[in-house]
Amino acid sequence: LLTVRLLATAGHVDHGKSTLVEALTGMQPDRFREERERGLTIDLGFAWFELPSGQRVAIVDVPGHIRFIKNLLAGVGAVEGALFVVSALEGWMPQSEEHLRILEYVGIDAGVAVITNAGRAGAGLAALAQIEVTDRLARSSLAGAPVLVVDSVDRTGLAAVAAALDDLFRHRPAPSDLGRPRLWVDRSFTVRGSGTVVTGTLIGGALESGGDVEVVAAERARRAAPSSWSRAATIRAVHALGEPVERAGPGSRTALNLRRIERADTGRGDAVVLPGQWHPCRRFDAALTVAPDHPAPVSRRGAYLAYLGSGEHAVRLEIIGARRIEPGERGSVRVALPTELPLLPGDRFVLRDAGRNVTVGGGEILDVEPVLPLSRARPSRSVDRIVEERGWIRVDALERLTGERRSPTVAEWVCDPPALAATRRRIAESVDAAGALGLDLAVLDERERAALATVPDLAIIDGRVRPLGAADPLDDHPWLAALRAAPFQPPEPAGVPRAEVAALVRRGAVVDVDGVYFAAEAIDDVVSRVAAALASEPAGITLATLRDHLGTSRKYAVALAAVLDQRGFTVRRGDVRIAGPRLSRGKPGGS
Ligand SMILES: Nc1nc2c(ncn2[C@@H]2O[C@H](COP(=O)(O)OP(=O)(O)OP(=O)(O)O)[C@@H](O)[C@H]2O)c(=O)[nH]1
Ligand SMILES: [Mg+2]
Repeated sequence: LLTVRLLATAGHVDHGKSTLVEALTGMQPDRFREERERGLTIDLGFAWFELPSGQRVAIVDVPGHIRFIKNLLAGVGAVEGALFVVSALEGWMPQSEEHLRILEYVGIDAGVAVITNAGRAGAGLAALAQIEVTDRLARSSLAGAPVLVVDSVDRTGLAAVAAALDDLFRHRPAPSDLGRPRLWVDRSFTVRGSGTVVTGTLIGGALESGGDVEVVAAERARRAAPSSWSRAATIRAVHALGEPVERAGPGSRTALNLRRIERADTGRGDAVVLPGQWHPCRRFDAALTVAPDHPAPVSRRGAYLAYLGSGEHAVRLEIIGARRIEPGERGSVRVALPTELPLLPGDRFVLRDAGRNVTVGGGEILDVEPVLPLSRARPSRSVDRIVEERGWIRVDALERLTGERRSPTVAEWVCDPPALAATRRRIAESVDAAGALGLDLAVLDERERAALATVPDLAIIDGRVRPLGAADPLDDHPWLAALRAAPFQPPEPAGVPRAEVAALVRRGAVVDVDGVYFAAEAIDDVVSRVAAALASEPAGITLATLRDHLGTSRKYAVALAAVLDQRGFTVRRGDVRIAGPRLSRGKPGGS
């Protein structure tokens, strides 16, 4: 699998991002005629090249203009590092600052800064810009990143940029394969003859051609299929960096040709994932850092846009444990999404104020299924907290909520120790209360049944739980002894508790024929007697014959004959009974 490292450009409008990308890669990232004519990037562009080491690098080129910040936000979500561009002609500018903050908010902490336009600006301005940028970055997540001076048109300094990128990636682990692929779609289109194609950055795992996937649609498409949060599709073909591949790995720019889904049902902001791996998250708790220069505290009032993956979502905010978060502060928030998304703790997002059109801050998701009310929520990344708040959670569900696969505590459950102890205590109490006959397993719920095996000194016999070693009141039961002593004139269960009668029947020691009870052995005995009788009288025997043969009354003969008919030992033909299917060829067979 070829590994490709992924960068995004960042920097103020017109500072030379696209020109640098083209100078490095030989590929023009501005895809639209309007962009080329105006010299202005509007939407994301993509280009790739090979470093001197042979390492392949793909670059997502973003627009610098404030009007297209939504497109920038769709592009920086899943990249490993930034190519941070500042023009020597202008130096640090507002979107230099805003982009740097956004890179921090989405968790990007590596990159190379490039001062462009060195030829036009002259060495003095270029050196000043270099000092200024080094200083600004020093207080950010890109602190210590190399700051290099180039002129993309004169092609000076480009080799040093390539060398710095080689150095960066040599010292950074490649994006890891967690077996949980997620492709945030940034473009979708139709290719004649092939159908729907979606492109995006693949993270967390690999996707391969022929595989089944789910396309989690942003609101637009959800309206068409409101019952399900995703649509099934099959990958017909995979492309990575413009070439067909069998399989694309994490971190790669990937195009998927999809079957079973319409182009109209896909678009930017969607996610392509494997079926069943994700919790449909509609609401999450997160840590939010508010920008120091934000003009107002963040509170539940206000119209906010959250940028998650490649999508923009209008969200509602609630503040956890406070009324507001002041500029420059960090706090906890509960965020309600307009639609379900496949999210995990650790995912980053950028929050913008829709009214003021400014970036409010950035956040990290802590909990994709908050269960506690706002007043009691204490969100964190802790997996133990997720277990503790639920007491019991299935291994699979926990993995969907956290990305972490824990080994089960009992059966398929992960349990909070106090919750498990409480369940065990409850079982022990119920068993005690049930008395000598034991506790019916059927009254236990799923969790109690799972915990049962871990409660010491219990015995499970015939669907009942009793203390280990407790005498079985049904052994040597006097009524059973009486039934056995008079097999064909069985005594009624006078004075025997109903529960004991039912337990004896369930255990198979006693047979209940519409309220007439026989010892099980009595039935076996009748079967062999009737078999013998029918062997000498194949034409059949009457009820009266049976009655006399067993030395019983008509009432019991009727009941016994009914059992034989019911079990297939005999078949009734008018007044007589002949051998049934289980007695055919004269053999009393089966059980
Ligand atoms: N001489 C010289 N011109 C440059 C250099 N970098 C950019 N330019 C010119 O500056 C103009 C803007 O460059 P772009 O690469 O489009 O800038 P951008 O950062 O991609 O702009 P947006 O994507 O709209 O934010 C173009 O006319 C480029 O030719 C450079 O290093 N030297
Ligand atoms: Mg550009």
